[in-house]
Amino acid sequence: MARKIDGAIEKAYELARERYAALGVDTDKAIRVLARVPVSMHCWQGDDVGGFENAGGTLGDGLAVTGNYLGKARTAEQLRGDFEKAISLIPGKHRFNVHACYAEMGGKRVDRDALGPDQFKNWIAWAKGLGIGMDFNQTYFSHPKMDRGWSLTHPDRKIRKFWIEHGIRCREIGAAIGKALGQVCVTNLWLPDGMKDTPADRRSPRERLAESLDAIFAKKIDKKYNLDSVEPKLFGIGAESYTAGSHEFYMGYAVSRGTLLTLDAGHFHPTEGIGDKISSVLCFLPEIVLHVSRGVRWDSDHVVTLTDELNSIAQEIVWGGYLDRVHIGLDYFDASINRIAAWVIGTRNMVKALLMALLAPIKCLKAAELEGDYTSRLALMEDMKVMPAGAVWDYYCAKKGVPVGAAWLDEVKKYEADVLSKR
Ligand code: RNT
Ligand code: ZN
Repeated sequence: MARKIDGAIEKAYELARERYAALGVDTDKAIRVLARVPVSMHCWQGDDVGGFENAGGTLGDGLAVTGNYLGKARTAEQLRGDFEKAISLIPGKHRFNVHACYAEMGGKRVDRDALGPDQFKNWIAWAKGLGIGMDFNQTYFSHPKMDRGWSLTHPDRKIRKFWIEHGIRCREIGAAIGKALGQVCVTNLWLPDGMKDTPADRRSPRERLAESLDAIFAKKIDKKYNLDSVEPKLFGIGAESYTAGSHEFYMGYAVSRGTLLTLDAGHFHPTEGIGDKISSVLCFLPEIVLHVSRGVRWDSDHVVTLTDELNSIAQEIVWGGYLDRVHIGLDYFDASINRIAAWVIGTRNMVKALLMALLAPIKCLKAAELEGDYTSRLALMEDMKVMPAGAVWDYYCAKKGVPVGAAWLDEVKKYEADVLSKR
């Protein structure tokens, strides 16, 4: 969108451009690259992971949302409207990530093992209208057949079969999405299956999980339309002692079966970051998925803020040259603040971190490192922290026709007064 850019923003940008040019960094190019990087925004921030399958369903199975802020989306139309508001405040073109429990039943009851593209036709038509891509997820929670919080690892073959069918149906839905939108859909599989206390048998559930996954992924689906990914986790609420789908489990699975692997920033030990893991797993996998989140003491899924950890994730993607091999997605849910603001803050921060990584004099940094000049590397990295990236960010927002600075907040407040508070 061509817009007239405010004089002060333009002036600040010109000065910033000169400063960066002196370091050999082309800010115009950074902006051009940034504009092509989509972030997959998660539908579940908009309604506290509720979904629409059976209105009023309760969340459980290892996931918890706290807070009771007004105006949560209660219908798919409301969620779509809220998301449209959010993306009008975020620079760039992003994607929408839907969970299977956001199926629209159209009056008839369809269980998870029988879902099809029909239950997602409104989502697909809407995304097509907006010209955005969509991603998808199997939903292994909030369902009576999540018996003891177990799905694909369940000792009962019939229950496993039900969840295997769900897994297959979702891959088919993913392919239908990809085909309809003309952009590949990533279908991500996470399940909470685990145990609260020390298991007597760690082996059998994992062997059953591998077998169930093989049954789900047996059907070949064109990778042009759907890509499968699996998401490991160290622990969950109620599964503190054992999670069948651990890191080693899924790393081995993804490498041996050729699926993608999803790294969620909240799924490791609290002192571990996922930045360092990106180049490790990409030595062995063609592509990965990220669930960028922010854990506070545990996998609490706080709104993504501009932390060192976020910068490190963005740097690893950009500096490693992995922009075309990493599917960047968000995964958090905070119901204690305006949910649209939560989307806007987290996504803008993700984009901002990518911009900052693109603005680094990475050639100089790598050259200094190669020569063993770690002094210069450190000095330069520290200096970068106060370079005028904010001026480039403001200019980028203005250029893309979205509010500059915190001006987006006025629009969210207005939407809250006009729409959310009336729900
Ligand atoms: C849970 C996983 C998973 C979910 C979503 C809703 O710990 O991170 O990705 O958050 O699928
Ligand atoms: Zn996740």
